[in-house]
Amino acid sequence: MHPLAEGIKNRNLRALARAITYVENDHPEKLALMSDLYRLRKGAYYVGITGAPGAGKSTLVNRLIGHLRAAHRSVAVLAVDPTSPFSGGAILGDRVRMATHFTDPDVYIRSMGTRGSLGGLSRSAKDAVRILDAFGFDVILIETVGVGQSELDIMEIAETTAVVVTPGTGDVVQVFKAGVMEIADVFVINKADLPGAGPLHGQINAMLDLVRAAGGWRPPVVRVSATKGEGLAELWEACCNHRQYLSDTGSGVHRRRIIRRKEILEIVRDEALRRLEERFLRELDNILETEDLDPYSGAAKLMARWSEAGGRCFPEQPDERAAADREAPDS
Ligand SMILES: Nc1nc2c(ncn2[C@@H]2O[C@H](COP(=O)(O)OP(=O)(O)O)[C@@H](O)[C@H]2O)c(=O)[nH]1
Ligand SMILES: [Mg+2]
Repeated sequence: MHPLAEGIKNRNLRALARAITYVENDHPEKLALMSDLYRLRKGAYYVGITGAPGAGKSTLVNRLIGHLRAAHRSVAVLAVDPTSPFSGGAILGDRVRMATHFTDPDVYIRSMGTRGSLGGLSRSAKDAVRILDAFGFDVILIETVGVGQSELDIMEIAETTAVVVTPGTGDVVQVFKAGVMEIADVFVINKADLPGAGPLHGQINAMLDLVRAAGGWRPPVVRVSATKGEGLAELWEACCNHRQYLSDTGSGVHRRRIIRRKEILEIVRDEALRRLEERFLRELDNILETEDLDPYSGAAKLMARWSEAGGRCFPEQPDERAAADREAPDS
């Protein structure tokens, strides 16, 4: 077993932090480590919290931590902010959370910013969730700003995704635009202490009537005031009901299979790209040794060399080649 996996198995917090740094930095031992850790996973409940900047996600997550700790659940928070260059440290709302839960060993908070791996932030965030699962947290909250495709990708790993909207910001339009509709399992109207929560509630329900087919899971709409600490129990209950639904209907198993399939493809794509890049760089250095090319001519030359080499990234096996020749009919 990888030493860091061993450390995580023994619930060593430094090993945990280092493992997440490995996936962030695309450490060469990442695959071996992740493979060990996948076997160690304990079946944590993965909950995604997404929404526009300022919707109150961090405040809400902080409250959820309190709610879950009162129920003796250990909690890890992965705060993913693609707009932040910071990583591994405390950013914005995290400082408050860190201060509140600083001395609690059953709360772990980690931020991830743009400094991502080859597969991007989404890939490293998913890996980080697996690591936290292996460590043994009961609940993993994945908080991300719902602005682009990579955030939607991150949410794929969540079993339950809560979409946070607020009154008076035209959020319903946002929800329609971003394709967030498809990933929402629970709608949270945060800042329900402000005017406009009622009409917003109605709008979301009307939208659900339009979009959601009958028979499946209909996302409940929960009103919350994160600052006042109201509606937290209802929110958590809605999430747990969704998890129960996934398990009762077997759709959770199906979902996990689809996610795993996509994850494998992502990993292979990143690895293939990495290997290809190494070879490309080597070849490029050879070219630049003798020629002083501008970027475009250099790219053209490299692509030409690649074509000459048959466009392959793996060495050919002679017998495979022979088999392919036998099978391919002459045209
Ligand atoms: N009135 C009101 N303000 C809130 C509520 N929740 C968060 N806020 C405020 O909204 C602002 C953004 O909150 P934050 O948690 O940082 O949002 P995030 O960007 O989604 O993480 C802060 O000033 C919060 O105090 C709420 O329930 N009611
Ligand atoms: Mg925040």
